[in-house]
Amino acid sequence: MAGLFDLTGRTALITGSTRGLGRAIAEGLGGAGAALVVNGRDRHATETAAREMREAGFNARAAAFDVTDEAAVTAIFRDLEAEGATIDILVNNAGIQHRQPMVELSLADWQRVIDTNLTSAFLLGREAARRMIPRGRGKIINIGSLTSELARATVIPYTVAKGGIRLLTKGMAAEWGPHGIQANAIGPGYMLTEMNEALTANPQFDAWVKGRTPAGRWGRPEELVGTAIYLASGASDYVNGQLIFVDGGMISVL
Ligand code: GCO
Repeated sequence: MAGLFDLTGRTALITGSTRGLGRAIAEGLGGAGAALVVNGRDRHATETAAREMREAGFNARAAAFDVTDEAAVTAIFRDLEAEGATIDILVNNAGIQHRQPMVELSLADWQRVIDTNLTSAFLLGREAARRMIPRGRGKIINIGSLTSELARATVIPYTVAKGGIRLLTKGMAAEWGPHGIQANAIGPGYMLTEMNEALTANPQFDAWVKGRTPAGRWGRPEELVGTAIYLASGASDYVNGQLIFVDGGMISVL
């Protein structure tokens, strides 16, 4: 049974994995046996994270690049290929938040959020799929959000990008499913990450999350690991285009 979730011999590229949700997912996939390609924009932070993961016993290499830069994304896949690394699992996790009412929002901030949270998944997905298709297999995991389904005031570009992730995931399943690739998404609830520090520090918001979530608490990044391993492994070979919420039940209740 354990073999069903075994990732030995697989290589996973996880964007935005120097910290936060991406880091927890990377370490989780590493624990299931995958070799890791760690990504961040900052070279030093990316190399440090990869080194720390190696020290923890994982097979990890650093790939510092900006996920919104088409040329950089293309180059990294070419470099990995030249080094003999085949990406079997792609996790499109890199994301940013920008909280501001829409009437005050600049076009530049709108575009930055859409590019980082949505266009990046297209760019990386396209490069990964170009190589997965000839092999007839591959796993793509996109990180969605509660806002893939519901809006929250002040985070509309993020909401639009995450809503886009839901349908991009289905689009990937439609086009790449026939080639043996599964593309699914994880929708985390309110998680304890640096990105959400401003929210956890706000007593009203904190009380709202705890009251609104059946679990009665915020989620921990490691709590995404089981779903990530499932979606990265043979256990999900007939699951495609799904968005699985890992949210303590929040999206299911009023
Ligand atoms: C926000 C948060 C989001 C949420 C996420 C929950 O401002 O709403 O930063 O990232 O945590 O949407 O799924």
